[in-house]
Amino acid sequence: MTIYKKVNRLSAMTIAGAAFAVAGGAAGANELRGWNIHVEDYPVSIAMESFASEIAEKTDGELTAKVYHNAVLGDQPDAIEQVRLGVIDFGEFNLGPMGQAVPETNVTALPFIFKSVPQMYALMDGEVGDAIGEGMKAKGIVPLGWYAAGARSFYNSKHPINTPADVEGLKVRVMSNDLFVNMVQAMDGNATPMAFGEVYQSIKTGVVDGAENNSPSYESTNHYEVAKYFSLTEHLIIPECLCMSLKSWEKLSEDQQQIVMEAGHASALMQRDLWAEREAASMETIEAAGTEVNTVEDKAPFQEAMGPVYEAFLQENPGLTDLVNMIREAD
Ligand code: GTR
Repeated sequence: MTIYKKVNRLSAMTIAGAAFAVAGGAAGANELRGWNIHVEDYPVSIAMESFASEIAEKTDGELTAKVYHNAVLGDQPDAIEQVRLGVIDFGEFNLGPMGQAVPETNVTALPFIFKSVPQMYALMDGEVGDAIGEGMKAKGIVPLGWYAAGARSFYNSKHPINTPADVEGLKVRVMSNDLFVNMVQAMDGNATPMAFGEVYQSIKTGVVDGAENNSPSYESTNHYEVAKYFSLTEHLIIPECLCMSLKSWEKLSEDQQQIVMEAGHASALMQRDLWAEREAASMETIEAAGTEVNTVEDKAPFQEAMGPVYEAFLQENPGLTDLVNMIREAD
């Protein structure tokens, strides 16, 4: 059993303590601890390491940061809570699972809300990103930079998906957020929220038939070995965020805050470049391994199937209607 699986079983508080032990007690009072779900050579991980180095360099070692990769500090929803509490100082999160804590981020997790990945970057770098960032700050999370995560598509071990009817009856792992359960149910599939680290084994043993993700995550987790049909539905374009605990942020001097913010922005730009390279490399890897990749010629039926997901969301969150419309009406 990997360390990561063992740690996954621990409670969030124990995990925080374990992380101190991992650091061997050597962490100085000014060492920030950062959560990351991905393997070390992933674009997110490389950019986070660069963020950490830049902080140490620009503060002459007064403030340092250590990144804990592979979710050793816990699952994503727990880690988000730990950041809000200031137990973990920073992390790189997908805005999907963050929706349980920060309603505004749910807007970015609505299926097909962004028209393309470049449109998502442009909107997140402007007013839409500012509005979402305000919502995050109100819940104790300070965004430092919007990271890329491409578009998510369905994959499974049974058959290619070309129409919503192909999702019917499939057992699909989703990230922890009711929106994703509703999304799969709208196509008559069976959605199972589950930790990222458990998906490989669950597909392998048939607990689920598949999941949905971008190609770098499908490749880096080896999910392509157990779910060989990768169908380019591109139904979710969800930004990710390098962000800091407001509690940790408030302990920094103004100079340090500026250094951390600049390092966060710089790391996001770096990550977006690395992301483009990794997407291409991942597609090559999975195709060489015999994955059956299919493009989806007509996405309109998938978009139409999402009508009830939007209706339910807006009914529950009338206050977010303007933000939803701002994105939907953008070019
Ligand atoms: C990845 C994302 C992770 C995590 C994962 C998942 O694309 O970068 O933060 O959300 O998907 O599906 O759980």
